[in-house]
Amino acid sequence: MSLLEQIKTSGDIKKLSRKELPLLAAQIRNRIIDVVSKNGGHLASSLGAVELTLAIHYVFDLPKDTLIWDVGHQAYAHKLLTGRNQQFDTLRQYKGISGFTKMKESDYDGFTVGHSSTSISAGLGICYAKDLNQDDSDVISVIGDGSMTAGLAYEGLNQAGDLKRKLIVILNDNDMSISANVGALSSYLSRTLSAKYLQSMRNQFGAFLKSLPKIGEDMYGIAKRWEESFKTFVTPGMLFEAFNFDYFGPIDGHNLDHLIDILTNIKNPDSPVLLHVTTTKGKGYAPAEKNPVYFHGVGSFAVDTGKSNKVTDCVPSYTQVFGTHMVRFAKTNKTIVAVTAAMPEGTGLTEFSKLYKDRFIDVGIAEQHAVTFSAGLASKGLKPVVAIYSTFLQRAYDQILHDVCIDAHPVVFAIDRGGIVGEDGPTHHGLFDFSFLRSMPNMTIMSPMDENELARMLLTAINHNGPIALRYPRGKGQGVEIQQEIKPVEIGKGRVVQEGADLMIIAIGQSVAEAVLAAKELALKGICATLINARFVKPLDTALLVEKADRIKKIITVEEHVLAGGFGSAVMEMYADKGITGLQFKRIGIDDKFVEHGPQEILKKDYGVDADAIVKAGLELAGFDLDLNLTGSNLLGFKTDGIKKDA
Ligand SMILES: Cc1ncc(C[n+]2csc(CCOP(=O)(O)OP(=O)(O)O)c2C)c(N)n1
Repeated sequence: MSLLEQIKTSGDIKKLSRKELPLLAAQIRNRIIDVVSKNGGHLASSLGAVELTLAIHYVFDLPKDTLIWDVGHQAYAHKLLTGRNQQFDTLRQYKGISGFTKMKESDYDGFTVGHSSTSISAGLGICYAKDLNQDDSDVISVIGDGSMTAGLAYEGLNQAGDLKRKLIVILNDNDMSISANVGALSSYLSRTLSAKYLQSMRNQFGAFLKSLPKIGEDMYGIAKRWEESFKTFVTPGMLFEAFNFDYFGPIDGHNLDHLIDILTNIKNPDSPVLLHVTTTKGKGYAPAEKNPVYFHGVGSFAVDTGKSNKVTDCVPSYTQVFGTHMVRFAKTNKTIVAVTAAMPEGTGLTEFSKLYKDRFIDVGIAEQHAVTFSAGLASKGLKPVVAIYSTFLQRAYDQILHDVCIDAHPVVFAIDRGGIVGEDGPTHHGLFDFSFLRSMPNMTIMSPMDENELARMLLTAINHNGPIALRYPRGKGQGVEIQQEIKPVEIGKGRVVQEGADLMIIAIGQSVAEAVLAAKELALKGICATLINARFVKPLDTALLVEKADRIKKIITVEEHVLAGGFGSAVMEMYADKGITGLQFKRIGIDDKFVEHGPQEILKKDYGVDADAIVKAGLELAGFDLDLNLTGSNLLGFKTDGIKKDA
């Protein structure tokens, strides 16, 4: 039985001698590489944190002590050491274990995460609660240097330094976010490299001084004192000490002995402590060390070569189409500036960043700042396109409302990963954007049915003189041809895809494709549907929808979004406000629950937002006697009969 197989709980590691730990680390790495090569996942970050994870489990008494991993994407070794080795093959798979830490999954997961930079605030809260409960156990928050680019991390540090609770923060510094880390803090932290160099110089100089006859020891003492203050000056200690943290480091985060010694020393501190460890992203797997950006979040690959198993797909993804058209439009429109919050690759802006260096800005993991920064750019005549995943844009609610919408600054929000994203699960699905944007005055919201419409909408957004959001899904497009000459769409106008007298399906974004499939299926059953590609969530094409509802009273709205406050709600509200009565309504969307992780197609079915769900709703509305087994579905029957014309 391998060492890893012998470990059933965190406590079992303590039974091993220190000498056995490197072998355990190697077994953990192999297991991670093996599973991620099949399932995909966050490989490089997890490989970089193996020794750190082992040392923490070796020294602390988990789960009595609380361990919080920031983002939680680097916690695969932690999962393997906490009773999840057997299930690890199901990592990120449907009904399998999550790719992040999750309190519901294990008592060893101190906090549920996925979005970055929460670990210090959450850890401090847990410290405070433990104090009130007279619980003396430790709280350890592990945060990466990339995650330290978010303001939230400093709000936590600031409060921690003031409350002086015994929080242990471990800064896992690999000099990388997903891409190269950015910002002043990053260059501040990388001074440690020169500090390391200086240290070795000092050691040599110290040995030389000591060797001097008679005066050598005295000189060495003076030089040593000077060295202490010098070291503080050149290492990041000063910054964290200003927050009232005791700073230790930087130390090599792959040296198990050092890690264990220092963690043992700082265990159970009297006041906040920050331990700075330096690690190598992708450590122990050559392809990942060489290309940590690619192996940050990777699909399945061949272990021996590191090459992707993905068959080349001729159909571009929505992200790629966005990226190529940004490049295209920026060539002639010099006001276009692209802004990303630490996701240049993920948002398709790599090419743009190379071609238009001055007009590309990566602000770090700082979505709030990205939005207000963009408002500033827009206020001076530039056309910022701020590309952020739907789920991360949630962070910037107030900045969109207060800093962009009040003065109607023409900021374009390119909202990628709108809808169900798949294996990253509930922390990452982009299911709330229509709702939170829809209530904001001055905001326009659109969503394309295919990649050609995405290109057209991007141009529409760039031409628009006000805040405008363009929301598109993860994954490849519909395979349609993209026109050579891109024409903008008309704001607030939907498009009739097909006419039919029996019912009306009004769909938005990627749901239009599902609706097309459903309409075909319904036609086979003799039900002819009018199908509308709404294009806009705001403003709705009221004229078109009212005109159609004059004749067609059975209506289905479809969106890959939560039902609450979403597209269907907007349509219903509009009909109610217009006093249109006698409608039979079904809204297809996500019910009031979080969507778990798994393949997009399966989740769409499970949560009732696929073509089948539309067909069922259509048959029901058409009065078919269905033996409906709606478990896991959310077909909502809704009649607006009660609404009076003059209400
Ligand atoms: C609010 C938010 N924005 C963006 C992301 C996407 N994201 C996941 S990990 C990561 C980089 C984190 O860098 P770091 O903390 O240094 O960890 P590393 O992967 O380098 O170990 C980013 C940008 C996120 N999880 N949360």
